[in-house]
Amino acid sequence: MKLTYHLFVACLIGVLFAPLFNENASASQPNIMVFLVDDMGVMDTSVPFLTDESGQPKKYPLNEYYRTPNMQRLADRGIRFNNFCAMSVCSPTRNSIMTGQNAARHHTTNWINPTNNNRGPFGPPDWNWEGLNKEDVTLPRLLSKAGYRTIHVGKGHFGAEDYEGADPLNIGFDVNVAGASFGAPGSYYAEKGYGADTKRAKHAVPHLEKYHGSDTFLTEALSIEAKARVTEAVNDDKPFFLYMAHYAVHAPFDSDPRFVDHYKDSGKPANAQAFATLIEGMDKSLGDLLDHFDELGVSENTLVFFLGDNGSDAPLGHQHAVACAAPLRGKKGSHYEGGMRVPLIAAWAKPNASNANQQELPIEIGAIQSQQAAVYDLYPTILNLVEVQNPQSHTVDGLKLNRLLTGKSDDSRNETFLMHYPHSPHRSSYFTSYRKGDWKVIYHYIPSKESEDSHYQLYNLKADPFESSNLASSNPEQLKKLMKDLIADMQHFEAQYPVEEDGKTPRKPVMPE
Ligand SMILES: [Ca+2]
Repeated sequence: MKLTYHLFVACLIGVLFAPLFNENASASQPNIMVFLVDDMGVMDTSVPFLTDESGQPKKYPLNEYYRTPNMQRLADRGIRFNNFCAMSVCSPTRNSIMTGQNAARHHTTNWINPTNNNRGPFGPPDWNWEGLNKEDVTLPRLLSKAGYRTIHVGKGHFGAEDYEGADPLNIGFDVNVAGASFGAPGSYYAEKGYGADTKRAKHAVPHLEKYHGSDTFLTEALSIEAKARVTEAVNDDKPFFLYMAHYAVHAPFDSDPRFVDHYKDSGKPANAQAFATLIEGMDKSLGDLLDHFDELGVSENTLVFFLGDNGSDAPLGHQHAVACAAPLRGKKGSHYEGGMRVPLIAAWAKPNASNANQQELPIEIGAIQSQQAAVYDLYPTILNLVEVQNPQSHTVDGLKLNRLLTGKSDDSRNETFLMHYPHSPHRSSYFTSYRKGDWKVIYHYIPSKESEDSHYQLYNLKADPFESSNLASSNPEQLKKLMKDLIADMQHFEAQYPVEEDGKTPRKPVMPE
C-alpha cells in the first residue's frame, strides 16, 4: 500500500513537471541551419577564401566581380574554410550531407536524372540511381526523432522520380517546401509559374502556387517560406533544423532583375552577368534569414553552416581551363580543383562566449581554416553537438570538425579526399581523384585527350595549387605511392567501378608500370 502511494506521488510529480523539464530541454537545444547553395564554387563570392603565402586572405579578380556582403557578415562572425571539398556534381554531395558518407560508399555517384537512369555506357550497373529511401539513416531523420522540427526548403534531388527519395518527407524531413526529384528549376520567374507555364513544366518548382503571376523571384519566395517555417517552429517551442537548399545558382541562368544594374557595365557576357545576379540574390536570402533569427531572438542559439554543393558553374570559359573558378583550374563536373572546391562558412548567427551551446562548440571569429575537410563532415559534427548517437550499423566517413572550427589544426584527421565519378558523359568522365596531403592524383579509367592520353595525372597542390604542371611522368615514385593509397581507399569505401565492354566486368584502376 505504502509503495503504491509513493509510486502515485512520483507519477504525479512526473506528470506535473515533465512538460517544464521538456521545455527547458528543448529551449537549450541549438538550432541548426545548413544553407546550401547549388553550383556555388569557392571563387563565386566577394569574400576572399584563398590565402597568400603568409596565410592572409587574397582577393582575385572574381572576388571583385561578385557581391556577397551577407556572406562577409557571416564570415566575420565565424570561420571560413578554404580547402573544403564537395563531390563534383549535385546528388552525390546532397546524399553525403544527409548520410555522412563519401559518395563512393553510398553509391549515388552521379547527379540523378529523375526519369532516365544516367549511369553512362560503362557506369556501374547497380549504382544508386534510386537515391535515399525511407529506411536509410539520415541526419534529418535522427534529428526529427530527437525532437527537432526538420525543415526542407528548396532543392531536393535525393532520389529519382518514382522512388522514395523524390520526396524529402520520406528521408526524415517533417516539412518540405519546393523539394522534388529534379535539380534544375523550370524557371526562377513567378511570372512563369517557376516553370509551370513553360515547356520545362516537368521541372516546375512545387508548393509555390501562391506566388505565381507575381514578381517574386524564386530565391526570394524560398526565403519567405523558410522564415515562416522557422517562426512556426519557434512558436511551437521546437528546436529547428533548417536545410535551406537554394536552387540558385544552378542553370537556367535567369537574370534576377533586382541586381541587374550591378553587373551591366562589367563587360562580362550576359549569362555570366545573370549568374552574378543569382549569386547576389542568394546572398540577400542569407542576410534575410540572419535578420529573421535576430528578430525571433534565436541567433545566439543558432549554428549556421554555409556551403556549396560542387565547384563553380560560372559561364566564364572552358571547363578545364583556369577561367570559371580562376585562379583554380576547372569547374563543376571536372576533375580539377575548380570542380570540387566549395566555400564553407561556419558561425553561430550571433556569437556570445557565455552561451552554453557556443561553449560546447566554440567557433573562432573571423578566422580562416586551411586544413582540408569535406561535405560529409557536417553529419558527425551536428550529431555530436546535439548529443544524438549515430546508429552503430551505419558507417560514417566524415569526421567531427570541432577542433578545426576553433581555428586550430587537427593532426588526428587523415588529410585525404577521394572523389569518385564512374560515369559519363560529363565535363570529365570515368575518373577518381585522390588528395593526400600536398599531393593529388587523378586516375582516368578510359584515357582520352582530356587526360593527356594517360590513365594518370599527378599534381603537387602545395607547390602548384592551380594544377598547371602534371608530374605523372617525372615523379613515378610519388605516382605509385598515391595510386596504391587510392586503390586501398576505393576498397575501404566498397566503391563501384566502371565496367568493361562486356557490361559487367569491373574496370579496376591499374597501377603504373
Ligand atoms: Ca550542384
